[in-house]
Amino acid sequence: MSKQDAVAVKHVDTKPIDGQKPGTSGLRKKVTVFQQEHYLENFVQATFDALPGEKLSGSTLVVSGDGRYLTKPSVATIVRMAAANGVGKVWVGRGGLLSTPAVSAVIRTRSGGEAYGGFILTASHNPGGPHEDFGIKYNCDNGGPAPEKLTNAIYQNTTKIKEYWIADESLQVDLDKLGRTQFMVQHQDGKFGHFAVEVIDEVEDYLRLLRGIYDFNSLSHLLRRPDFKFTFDAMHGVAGPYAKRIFVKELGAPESSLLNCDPKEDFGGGHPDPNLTYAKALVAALGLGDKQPAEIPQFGAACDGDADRNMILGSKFFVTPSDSVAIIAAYAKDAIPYFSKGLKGVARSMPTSAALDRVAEAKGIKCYEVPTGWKFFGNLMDDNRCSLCGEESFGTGSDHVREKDGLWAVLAWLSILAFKASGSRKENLGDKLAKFAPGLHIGDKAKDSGSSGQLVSVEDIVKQHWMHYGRNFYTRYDYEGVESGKADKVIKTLLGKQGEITQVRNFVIDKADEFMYKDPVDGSVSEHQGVRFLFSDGSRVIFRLSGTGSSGATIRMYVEQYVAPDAGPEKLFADAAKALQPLVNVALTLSKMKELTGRNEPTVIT
Ligand code: VG1
Ligand code: CO
Repeated sequence: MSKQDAVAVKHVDTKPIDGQKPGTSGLRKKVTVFQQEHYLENFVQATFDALPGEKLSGSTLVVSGDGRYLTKPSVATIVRMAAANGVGKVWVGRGGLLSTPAVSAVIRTRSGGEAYGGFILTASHNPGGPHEDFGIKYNCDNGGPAPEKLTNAIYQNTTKIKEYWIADESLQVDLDKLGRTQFMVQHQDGKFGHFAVEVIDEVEDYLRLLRGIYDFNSLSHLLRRPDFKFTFDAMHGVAGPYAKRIFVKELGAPESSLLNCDPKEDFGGGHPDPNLTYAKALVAALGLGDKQPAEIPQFGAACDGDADRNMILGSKFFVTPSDSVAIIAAYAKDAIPYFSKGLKGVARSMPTSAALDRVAEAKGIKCYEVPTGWKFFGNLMDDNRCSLCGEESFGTGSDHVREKDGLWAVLAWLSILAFKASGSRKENLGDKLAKFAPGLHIGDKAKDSGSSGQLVSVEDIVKQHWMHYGRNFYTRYDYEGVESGKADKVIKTLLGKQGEITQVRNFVIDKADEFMYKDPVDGSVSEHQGVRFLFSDGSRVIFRLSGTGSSGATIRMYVEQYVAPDAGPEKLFADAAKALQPLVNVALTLSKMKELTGRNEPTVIT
């Protein structure tokens, strides 16, 4: 590229736009809000201005998203702004697509971890399309979401912004074509600089990382077994290309195991949130819907729009995310090569059930409790304190990246199934269970039959876990689209009750507080992270306001009750909704939910 062909940098006058404060995971607003003049540009410039100039200059950044409406034009804008702000190179996933965990993998591992950071364009599990949500967040050089210190600085910048810089529109690349395009950029001060855009394979770096974590041979063996049926639902999000490549091409699952694996700008009109309410196709396929399919797979999983969340199902069986991370922790050392030396420690978000704590205790490792949002796990991982973590909101992951990772979780579960089928588990939980519940089929009695041994169902794996560790019954009620004033009143009411009330019905309150977190690594403090009522029998009810919505308020109510293993199978295997009803009633009474919000029912129960 010669200087004559240089792309000019423009300076554009702008002024602050209200409400650009990043929430739990980046800035999420309606598409129509993002379409306002300068909206995206202001946020991106505010981010560049919050980063140290000497680090940004000549650096490599990753820019990609989950493929929702506005992804491609936004990638193009950010690329032009990166060039104007002195960035040396931008990596973009083919088609502008990269899953959130893949962005983290690219930042951490591509060319030896060359990238300085990245922009992820996603509103995650929120719906997409011209009238739905869009979002943007910045991840740092550890591959994790920007910490609060940085997001606060970005927000402060958005309140003062006067101008931004952007390269001329002639700086354009075809995002569907792999390869590198070089540009010469002429900056405002007349100086010239080199700039490159490289469109990269969206799966490659991520796949390479996964290969070093899992035993692909044994996974492939499982997925090729004629007696094993597997279904994966990408909910028309970005997980699709990863599922095709990893499950089908690499591991040999039949193409017919995939549902909704073509990314769509509006997620096919659906809500790309993998739970029992929204993952309708998967729920039906696994026999949890109204109609029973002719054949039900033994295993089913779904991911959200940006593929960082996961839902795990067995045949007619739902695994709660809190149980899922606990069970992965219990089997990690035996079933997943990456963890063969054991776990350094584990972590969960505060509202996530304490099932993980029990596994940590049994293994003699530490379990950290952090506020909601993946950004809090990063410091623990960077400091080598934690290898595995999870959230009740269908988020599970490990220190291989600094984001939660939907496909990683699916492979973790498949690894557990492969391990169980190998019959090499030492403690025979099957015998123990057979004593309590003779009717239950337990596959790990089939000893020494190699990886072709008898399959153990997801349900049996979970039940064995409960028999050993006890069960943390768990539910979350979401009240979406509540008027902000009313939601605030609910929280105020709850805070007012703390200290005033000592007992509700037969539940005695041990402690009531607002969760506050002091990061053990850098000492930073995060306050107001949820209102908690902790009862004398170990039960908990928690309330917090969502930080990922794009309008109005969402109240989340979390309810947990522990049943010890010696309670026996009848209590341990009881219906969760029924078992939790008394505690749910306590939570509703404490919060005056119906009275203050006018809502008789939550929008979603998970
Ligand atoms: C929700 C979940 C939280 C999760 C966050 C981002 O936040 O509760 O656990 O980390 O979404 O997930 P909130 O503030 O709405 O409760 V994702 O997959 O939307 O990036
Ligand atoms: Co997500």
